[in-house]
Amino acid sequence: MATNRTFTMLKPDAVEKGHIGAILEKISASGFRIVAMKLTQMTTADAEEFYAIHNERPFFGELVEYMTRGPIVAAVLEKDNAVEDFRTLIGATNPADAAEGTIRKLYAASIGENAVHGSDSDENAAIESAFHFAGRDMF
Ligand code: DAT
Ligand code: MG
Repeated sequence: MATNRTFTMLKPDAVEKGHIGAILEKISASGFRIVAMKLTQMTTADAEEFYAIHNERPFFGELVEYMTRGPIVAAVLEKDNAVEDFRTLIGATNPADAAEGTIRKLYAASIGENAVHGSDSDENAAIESAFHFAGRDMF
């Protein structure tokens, strides 16, 4: 995995509200190339593994419940400085703190249901991409 890639999920709330098209448009307009993409639904075991780093946090149960309640769009994105630039594009974890024009400011309901995921490091981008996609499904 090159370090100019990041991993994203459009989370169940964004999909439920019909925001897939608008969010993908914003991602493309911001210079990211889609390397891999699918509509999928995480199982409880998937979400517990994906978010294992948070398993001692008080919100962990709610997070797993939320992330498994419906389909998500999982995607791998490519751009120079992808991880950092995508975190800027999505905005702060809590949409109340997110900058104007960011995806979370525009589409997130709350800190718990915040519309979109973005990897926080090149290492995690590689791990998270491999969690959802085989190498032959990344272009
Ligand atoms: P981010 O998604 O911005 O990387 P994170 O890794 O700290 O944020 O947390 C992962 C997810 O867990 C986050 O997108 C939503 C949920 N979460 C984080 N902090 C929370 C809190 N205080 N209350 C409820 N859910 C929270
Ligand atoms: Mg995170």
